[in-house]
This record gives sequence, structure tokens and C-alpha cells, in this order.
Amino acid sequence: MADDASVHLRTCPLCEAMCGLEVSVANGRVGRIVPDARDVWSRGYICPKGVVLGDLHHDPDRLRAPMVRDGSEWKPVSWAEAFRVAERKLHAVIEREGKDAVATYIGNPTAHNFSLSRYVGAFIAFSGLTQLYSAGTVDQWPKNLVCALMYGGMWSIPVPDLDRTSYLLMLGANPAASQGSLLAAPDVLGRLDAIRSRGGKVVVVDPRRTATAAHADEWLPLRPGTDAALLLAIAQTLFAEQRVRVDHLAAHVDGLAELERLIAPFTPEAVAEACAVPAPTIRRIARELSDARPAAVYGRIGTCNQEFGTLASWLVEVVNILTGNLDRPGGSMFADPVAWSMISLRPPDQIDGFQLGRWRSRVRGAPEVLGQYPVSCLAEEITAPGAGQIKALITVAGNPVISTPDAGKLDAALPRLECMISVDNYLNETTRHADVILPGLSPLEQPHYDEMIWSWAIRNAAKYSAAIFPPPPERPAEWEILLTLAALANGQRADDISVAQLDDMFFFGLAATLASDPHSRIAGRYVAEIAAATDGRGPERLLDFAVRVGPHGDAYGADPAGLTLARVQAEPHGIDKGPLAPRLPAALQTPNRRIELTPAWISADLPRLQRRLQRRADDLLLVSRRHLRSNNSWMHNVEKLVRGRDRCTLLIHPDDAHRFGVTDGAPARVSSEAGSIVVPAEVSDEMMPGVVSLPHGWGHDLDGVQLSVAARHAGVNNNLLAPGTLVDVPSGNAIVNGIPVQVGPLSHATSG
Ligand SMILES: Nc1nc2c(c(=O)[nH]1)N[C@H]1C(S)=C(S)[C@@H](COP(=O)(O)OP(=O)(O)OC[C@H]3O[C@@H](n4cnc5c(=O)[nH]c(N)nc54)[C@H](O)[C@@H]3O)O[C@H]1N2
Ligand SMILES: Nc1nc2c(c(=O)[nH]1)N[C@H]1C(S)=C(S)[C@@H](COP(=O)(O)OP(=O)(O)OC[C@H]3O[C@@H](n4cnc5c(=O)[nH]c(N)nc54)[C@H](O)[C@@H]3O)O[C@H]1N2
Ligand code: SF4
Ligand SMILES: [Mo]
Repeated sequence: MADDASVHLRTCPLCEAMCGLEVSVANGRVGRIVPDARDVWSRGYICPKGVVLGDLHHDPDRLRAPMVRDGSEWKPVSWAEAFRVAERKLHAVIEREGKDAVATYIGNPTAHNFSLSRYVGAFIAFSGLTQLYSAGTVDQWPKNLVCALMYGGMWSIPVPDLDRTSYLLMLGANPAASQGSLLAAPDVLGRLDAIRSRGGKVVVVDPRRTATAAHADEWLPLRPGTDAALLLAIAQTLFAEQRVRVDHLAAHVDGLAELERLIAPFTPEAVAEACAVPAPTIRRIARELSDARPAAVYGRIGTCNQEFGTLASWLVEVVNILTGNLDRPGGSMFADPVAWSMISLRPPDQIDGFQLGRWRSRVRGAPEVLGQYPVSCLAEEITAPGAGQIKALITVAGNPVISTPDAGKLDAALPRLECMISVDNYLNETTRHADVILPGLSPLEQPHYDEMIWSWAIRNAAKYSAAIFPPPPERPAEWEILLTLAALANGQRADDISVAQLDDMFFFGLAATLASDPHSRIAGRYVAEIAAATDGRGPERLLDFAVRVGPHGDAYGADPAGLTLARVQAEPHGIDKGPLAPRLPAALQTPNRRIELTPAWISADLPRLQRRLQRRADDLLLVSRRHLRSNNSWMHNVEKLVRGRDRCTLLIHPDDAHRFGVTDGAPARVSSEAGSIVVPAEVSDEMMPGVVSLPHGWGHDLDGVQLSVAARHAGVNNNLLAPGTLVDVPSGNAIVNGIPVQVGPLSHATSG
């Protein structure tokens, strides 16, 4: 490995672009990182975050030993000691109150981490803990819900086929910053340019004229929260002008007539004022979409964590279907990843179609959706006394004190827990409340192969990266930490746990599940045969299995020329199996293997949208934004990424700045029903009037946080302004885009 000077190929684990990198190492330290031009997937693409993997690895603030808290003092302890403390604390709660008093919060890096992404499901299944919260309900829950109901899998998410489309309508996404989301594609902007240079068109719908909009033919500003109305009017136009062409989809779709009836009232004229988009523009977009062959509609975070996240996400699919663009090259397609992903399994309790609202949250009575309550319920479930009150919390790679609505309430609630255990690499705004922090390995100390992301990638490819540095002796990988925590939750003693045994249970359980699935490539095979053909443990064994049962795998001998993990490893720049191919009806997992166009759970929300169209427009709405050099809340501790101009600013249109007495560069006060913050204003006509924008992920100046660089670039937390009661009704997803706010100069607000 990495003692003398050496160069290592490595897939960047930081975002969905999955860029191939060349990492130079000398004397145990990471040196230059450059893009791997021969990577079959990213072909030399990179962003400024990829080059700081070494800074993350060597960050003195990154935890390398488990930490136990005593009052406000932290001390590093041995792993055995840390698990014993976790056992004592957790068992005390469970013995007295039962497992319902224990909640788990799963955060975003889970999706990008070799161990966590494969073992968080094992943790949930084996721990028997049912109070599950995640960053998913501030993110893509509406998409998960829509795809579960329409296509039968919560992760059966079609992706716009960027490289072959001739028209892209993109709503609520800014890949110039995010690099693509639920859309894995390196260099999205270059691909947008390519659409245009081959004669196609790109339209960006966003209240902000983003850097992505600069790569589009047309920027369409719209009032936050009204994407669903816009898309309804587009769909209505398609029907009204006899432009509905479901083509090849006709044989797979149920509910077309009902859809036409439901959306009839939503004419362009009926929605134009609420959307702030003129009716003729809406009609024109509908016609362009229907004339362009092929075309794709894509909606992301701005269409999800907003007032009508589910309706908007549903209508993205609906318009793709009505224009005949679902499952068509250049339209919106289902990936078929080289390595089979666990996320394609239906939850065991949802086999016969998804049941929703099976139980309700204790305090506000929110229905569960796909097994979760809105994360904004967490604070009240911790603080409101009574049976079922949450007394223990396990966080896994999450920073909800920054990332979730009503952040101040959660921050105040966490100290009331009797037990908090965090699997996390930093002592930050959330984990400072923990009793025990269990750090994972650095990404460079473990192999990498994305588990979920390939399920919505624009090509079917595969690439494996080996660890660059050996894991320090005695340090468990995160999959071992998760299995240990699961066993602790089940009443086992820390000293008695056999991780290997649990891992075998998990592996053979998965093998048995696929062997009994008539659609799998190992249908009817014996688990013993699979077991005999496999060795190793942990995520690598699972990965070998996933490759072998995948569409190009050897299926354990059924196709001897097929792929195994060893064969993937033999191609360090990756294996490319080409662009996406049509997958209907195989991609469908609905009980009748057909697409449900108008699920009742979703269409029941249309009256709420009707009421919004009647509502008087708010004066000023707050939306969120991302920056290329940030990653949610946790990369502000890298000097190279935070130096330069302050990025945590309130973007405001000059007319609004004038109207509210705010000047460029001066502090402004922003207030909402939930709270009030002070932040420098940045006056810019890139905002549409009536909408202001703040980045999320900032606010690092809290006591006890051990992030020396981030503390000097603290910024403010925009989730102090997001009322936790605001959720998209069908999904329970938080509304953090489109929050009514008041803005004024600091002086006014303080004297008033
Ligand atoms: N206002 C507003 N709020 C938002 C959003 C928004 O657009 N606006 N976006 C939402 C979205 S889309 C998301 S995904 C959420 C994110 O919400 P979270 O997932 O809660 O937040 P992150 O900032 O991603 O926090 C990641 C945590 O994981 C830790 N970590 C990083 N790498 C590793 C690792 O390898 N292993 C372990 N164990 N820990 C690790 C970090 O130290 C940090 O504590 O925020 C949401 N919140
Ligand atoms: N550099 C970087 N990359 C990231 C992340 C990061 O923090 N930094 N986070 C990662 C994560 S967890 C995710 S989920 C993805 C998200 O990836 P994207 O979905 O591309 O997210 P954003 O870049 O926040 O862009 C969202 C856009 O929606 C707009 N918007 C807000 N409200 C509305 C609305 O009501 N309607 C419409 N049409 N638009 C609206 C905003 O102005 C913004 O331009 O990015 C991922 N990649
Ligand atoms: S775009 Fe940047 S952060 Fe994302 S994978 Fe590539 S180098 Fe890493
Ligand atoms: Mo996210």
C-alpha cells in the first residue's frame, strides 16, 4: 500500500458524479489528486471537492477514536470501552421503556459510504428498532413515494437520458452546484451544452437564475412551490390539444381516463397567476415537449422539499408518460445497474402493494409514509412526556441539528435524551449532544463501490476502488459498528456479540431472498451452493454477490463468462456496459406489473393545490441553495473549500432590497414563523422578485463543536427559519423551499 510514492485510482465518494481520480501518496500522506482521464464513466471530469479527499483524510478534527462524553468533557476511549458505555446507556432505556423509546436518524453520507450503504438495512432489520427518521424526509421522500406507488419500488426512479435527449425540462435542480441528484452523470453542464449543440433545447425552471440556467436556452422563473400547478397545466394542455401519445406505454399504464378527468380544471389560465408564469408560456412549453422527440422532464430537490413535493414529483412522471417519453432512449429511463442493489427489494411488510398511514406519530398524529414520520416530528417526540416518548437516539452519518427544520428546537431537545449514540466522523452540532461517538474509517481507508447511486445513473457501468491506506489496527469498519449496535439494541452484551455470525445471517438472508424470487438470476438455486462459491465477509462479499446476480454477472456459474467482483477489480478504470436500454415491464414491481398513473393517495392532494391557487400570494418566500464547494453541512472544515468570499448570504432581488431597506453586503434580518437570523445580504437580479435564497448547511458557531476551520466560517443555519409543522401532506417531507419570511435591515429589526 501507501508507504513509498504511489498513485491510486479512486472513485470520489462525495457525490453522485462518482468521478474517477488519481490519488498520489508519498510517505503516508496524500499529495496531488487529479482526474483519471481513462475512467470509463467520468472520463477526466472532476470538481473542486474531489481534490480535497486528502484534506478530509488528514483533517486533525476527524475523529479517529471513539469518544465518550462526561458532562462537557470528551475523552477518547478504546472500542471495547465505547461499546460497553453504549450498552449500558441503551440497555437502561430499553429495559425500562422498551424499544419504542429508541429512535434512529440516518443521514445523507450513508448513501455514499461503502459500509454504511450496504449495512444500514441490516441494522434496521436486526435491531428491531422501528422509530426511524432520516434525511430522506427533508429530501427525496416525495420521489420515493411516487415511484413506490406508480412503479412499485421506492427507488425505481427513472433518470433523464441526457446524452440522447433533444429537449430537457429541468425543475428545481442546480447541477452547476450539486453535480446532479437522483441523476448520476459526471459533467451535467457539459451534457446540457451537448443537447443544445446537437440542436436540442434546455429549459430551466427555478426562482433563481442559476449557473445551470446559464447553460440553458431558457430560464423560466416560477414562484416557489408551484411546480405541480405548472406541470398540471402542461398535462392539461397535452390532453386539450390531443397531444397525449402514450405510444409504447399504452400496454403498461392504468388510469389514463381518470387522470384526464382529475386534471381538467388546471388550465394554464387557472395556474398562471399563482405560478407567475404566463399562460401562453405554459402552452408553448407543453407543445415543445410534445413536438420534441425524444424529450425528458426532470425535477429535483426544489420540486421535492416544498409545499407540493409529491404532486410535483408525480407530475414529472405523468408528463413523461403522456408524451411517450418514459422508458424511451432520450426520454426518462430506468437504469439496470451492473451490481444489483438491495434498494430494489421491496420492504418485507410491503410485498402486496404499498400500504401507507399504517400508524401515526404520537404527538402530532402524522401518518407514517414508507415506514417513516417527518423528521420534524423528532424534537417533539423527544420532549413531549408520556408513553412512547423517545429517550434514546442513534444517529448514523447525520447532522439533523443543522439539516432539519426547526433546527433550534431539535438542538434544545437532544440534551434531554438519556442516551445518544452517534456513528459519525466529527464532533459537530449534532454529535456534541451524544454520549458516545463511534467514528467510521476515512473513505481512503476502505474500498469503494457505490451501492445505490448506479440505480439512477445515465449509463450502466461498474468500478471498484481499493483502500489506499490500511485501516488502523483494532478499528472496526462501519458495517461492524452497525451490526454491533443492532445486537446491543436486541439486548445482547457488548462482549458477547459475534459480528461474523450476524454478517452471515445477513448475507445468507439476502441470498435466500433472491433465490426465492422468480425474477432473479439465481431463482431456485440453493443458498448452500452460493455460500460455497463465496468467501470473505462484509461489504466486499455482498458486492461480489451483487455483481454476480446482476444483469452481467456470472450468476454463480450460469454464465461462466459473466462478471464477478474479481473481474470488475481487474479493470481499474471501470467497465462500461453502455447507455440505458428500455426496461418495461421488467422494471415494474407493482403487484400487477403495470404503471399506476393516478394513485389515490396522491390525487387526494389535488384539492389542497386548488386552495393554494386561490390563496393570496405571500410577500416574500425563502428558498435554499447549494454551492459547488460545500457538501450539505459537513465540508466547511476544509480550508481550501471555504476560503474566499463569504458564501452564506441572503440573495435578494434589487427591487426587494429597495422595498425592504436592505443593502448589499450589510447584515439583514430574516424572520419567519419559526425564528429569526441575521445574515449578510447579497443583492442580485439572479433572484426573481419576491423570492430570497439562503444556503443550507451553515451555523457552525455552536458551543462544543470541534470543527476548527468551520468555526471560523460559521455562517448561519437557515433551518432555524423552517417551521417543522410545514410538510408536504402525502409524503410528510419537510418544506424548506418556499417559506414565507420577512426581511429587513438589522437596525430596524433590533429596534422594533
Ligand atoms: N433548508 C434546507 N435544509 C436541507 C436541505 C435544503 O436544501 N435546504 N437539503 C436536505 C437534504 S437534500 C439532505 S440530504 C439533508 C442532509 O442531512 P444530513 O444527512 O443530516 O446532513 P449532512 O450535512 O449530510 O451530515 C452528514 C453527517 O455525516 C457525517 N459524515 C460524513 N461522512 C461520514 C462517513 O463516512 N461516515 C460517518 N459515519 N459519518 C460521516 C458528518 O460528520 C455529518 O455529521 O439536509 C437537508 N436539509
Ligand atoms: N456541491 C454540493 N453538491 C451536492 C450537495 C451539496 O450540498 N453541495 N448536496 C447533495 C444532496 S444531499 C442533494 S439532495 C443534491 C441536490 O441537488 P439539486 O436538486 O440540484 O439541488 P440544489 O443545487 O439545491 O438546487 C435546487 C434548486 O431548486 C431551486 N428551487 C427552490 N425552490 C424551488 C421551487 O419551488 N421550484 C423550483 N422549480 N425550483 C426551486 C433553487 O433555487 C435551486 O436552484 O445535491 C447533492 N450534491
Ligand atoms: S463532482 Fe466533485 S464531489 Fe462529485 S464525485 Fe466528482 S469530484 Fe467528487
Ligand atoms: Mo440530499
